[in-house]
Amino acid sequence: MSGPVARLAGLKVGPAQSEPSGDFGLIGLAVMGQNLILNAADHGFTVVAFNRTVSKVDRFLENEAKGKSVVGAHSIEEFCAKLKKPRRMMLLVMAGPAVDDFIEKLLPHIDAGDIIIDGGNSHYPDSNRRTKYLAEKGIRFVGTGVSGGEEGARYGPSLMPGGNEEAWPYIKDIFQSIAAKSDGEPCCDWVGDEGAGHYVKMVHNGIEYGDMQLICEAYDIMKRGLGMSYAEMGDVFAEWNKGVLDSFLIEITRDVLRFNDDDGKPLVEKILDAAGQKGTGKWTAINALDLGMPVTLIGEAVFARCLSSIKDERTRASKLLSGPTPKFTGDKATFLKNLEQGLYASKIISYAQGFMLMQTAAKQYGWKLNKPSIALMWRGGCIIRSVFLKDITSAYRQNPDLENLLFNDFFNKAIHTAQPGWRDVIAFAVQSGIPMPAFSTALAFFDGYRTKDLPANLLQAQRDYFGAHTFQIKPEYANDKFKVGAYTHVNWTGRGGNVSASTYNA
Ligand code: NBP
Repeated sequence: MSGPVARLAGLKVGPAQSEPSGDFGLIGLAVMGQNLILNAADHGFTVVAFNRTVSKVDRFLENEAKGKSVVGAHSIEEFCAKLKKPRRMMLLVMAGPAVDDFIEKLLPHIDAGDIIIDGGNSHYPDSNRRTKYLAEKGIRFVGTGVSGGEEGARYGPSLMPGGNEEAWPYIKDIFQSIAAKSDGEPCCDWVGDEGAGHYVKMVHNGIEYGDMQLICEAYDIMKRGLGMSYAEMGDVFAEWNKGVLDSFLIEITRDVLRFNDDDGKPLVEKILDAAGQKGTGKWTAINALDLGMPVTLIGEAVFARCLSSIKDERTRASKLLSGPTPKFTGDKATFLKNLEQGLYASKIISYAQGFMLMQTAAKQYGWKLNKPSIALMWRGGCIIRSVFLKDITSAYRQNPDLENLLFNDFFNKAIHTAQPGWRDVIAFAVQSGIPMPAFSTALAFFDGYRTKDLPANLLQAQRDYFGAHTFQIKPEYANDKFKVGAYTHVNWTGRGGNVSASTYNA
């Protein structure tokens, strides 16, 4: 034990240790931690490994890590003693109290200037809190999003670090070495302050919910609307994977649709249609509501999972509630082209909404957000990786202050090109009684967003009528009674006097 933190804690300094050799320490030897350690070792770093259940350390060293530059630790004290200073220590444990427990256990054994990184799926307010708490103790905290699952951790994840920026120069080499690469660029850069890294990872997961739901809706309309076989649908996804939709999720959908069970029947057909969720999509939707941002596609994707999960009730409803029977009479090839364009357009809306949310959050929470890097970080190593993200990176590189993705020339043109087919697909779905909530909400958002005068004037009048909530006048109608920017209440019924207006401070 050494250093001001240990001394502050009033703890005894122990016997001298041999010269530490560890470049990087990792706590948490489950699937993510083990793979990230092997990845870092492959990139020339000596990694010190520790785990709550200490027996897993030796098991790991004797098996997966055998012959690699990995050093085991059997206590927190030994873990800290084996790391070069400033210590770079990453936690990859279950998000929640386990992270705080480990932070408290580390504190007596580390020095001011050391770096604690949380790579779990922590909620961003926890990372805000931990950044501030540790900064008061002279410790630099980093909350980093890690995406790409087991395979990503082993061969190159997308890494989204945020927190105390002073830590970045010390961890940049490790992070950018082990991260996925896209066109030779690491899918990792500094995201922003406090919980910004975990925030961006949360939005990434929300967008992932949206992308998956859009793909499921395309599958449903092909299957039930067009009556296509699994083999045919697999071929469509294979074709789409060569165009604007080229992405990991389209690729795995192709493989899933082509995968047959032992009896030769598609396995996916046999899987219970009740979706699970771990909560990051819900966090994104809740945050969007809190910030007043219309992130409708992610919201619909979360609700679609909720609707799917009430399978028993839906089964009863299916016997009581009827709708139209799909009858497709058009040209199949044209419809499939339209479907591809509709999926592309809906995806553009989803990412535009995601960036609107991140932009608002940065303003609200006082973070500096590195927008061009966000799309770059998602280009490789993560579940939503796609060719499409290259165009988003270019859009934000051309103009980091871009107000909305739809204002960029490339995306503006793309959405207008897709628009007619997108509408045809949704119209057919509505006529056929096949739900396409994510496609439809994307189009509704597009139509609302491009509308200068929405019917919210009537809504404001209703609110003022029943609750005296006041309203503002459109500038072109301003006069002595209704001043620009002023909040006015009107006596709508005239009961108790003439129709009158009372004006409040703007
Ligand atoms: P898990 O999320 O399953 O966590 C297992 C690790 O947490 C083990 O090291 C376990 O120690 C430790 N742990 C638990 Br559980 N409770 C603890 C406690 N109260 N105190 C201390 N340690 C505790 O592992 P994972 O799937 O590798 O994920 C690690 C983190 O990375 C999570 O936050 C996860 O959400 C995130 N993540 C996972 C993926 C993925 O694809 N799996 C992707 C991206 C991010 P033990 O061995 O002693 O039980």
